[in-house]
Amino acid sequence: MISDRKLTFYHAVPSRSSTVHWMLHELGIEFDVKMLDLRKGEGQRSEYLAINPLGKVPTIVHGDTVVTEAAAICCYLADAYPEAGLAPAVDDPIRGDYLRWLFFSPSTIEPAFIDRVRQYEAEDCSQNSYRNWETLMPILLDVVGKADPWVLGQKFTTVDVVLGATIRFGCIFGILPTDPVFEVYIARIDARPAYQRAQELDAPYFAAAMAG
Ligand SMILES: N[C@@H](CCC(=O)N[C@@H](CS)C(=O)NCC(=O)O)C(=O)O
Repeated sequence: MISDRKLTFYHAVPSRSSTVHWMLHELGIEFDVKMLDLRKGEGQRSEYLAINPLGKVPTIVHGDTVVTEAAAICCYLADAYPEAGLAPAVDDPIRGDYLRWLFFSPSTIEPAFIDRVRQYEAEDCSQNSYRNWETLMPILLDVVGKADPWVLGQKFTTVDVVLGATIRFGCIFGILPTDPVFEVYIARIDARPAYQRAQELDAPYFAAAMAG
């Protein structure tokens, strides 16, 4: 059984791997955590590069299966542990919306955030994965604004973990505009016990990183 496989999670705080950490707590499964200190170059050690050649977190090793990329890991885990109900079945028509908004974060929103922070504006926005900020924002406000209470409706899914973590990051770091639509959605996330538990466990590492 897939759920019998040993699960190891490579994590660093603060980083994108916090999204996977939250996901693991939503699933309520057992896992081992290997903390990497990225400032000490632990992501560049040969043992780690053997499983993630980019030397980035997160990575999971599940039995013999290695998965990298935060959204791919969350997608994989939701399918591996269907009893948690975090992903619609493959033959459910809503699976299209599920995959679409799940991968909207890394494929479309994150590149927009990075360009925004770097104040980069392409002359020809047809080559941007997100077209341009002015086009992306109403789409994002519409998707999040229609969350009732979650993006796919009544059921909380992996979309809310991945998209939710991205929206949260964008608001906290002032990349996204202040808007009640985002604030209400983030408040729902903050109220989730799994989110709170992951944050609580990350807190000492976060404090150490901030202390330098
Ligand atoms: N595409 C990867 C990006 C992961 C990533 O950029 N991780 C950063 C932390 S947020 C990292 O490991 N940085 C360390 C480094 O580049 O040395 C994903 O979505 O998981």
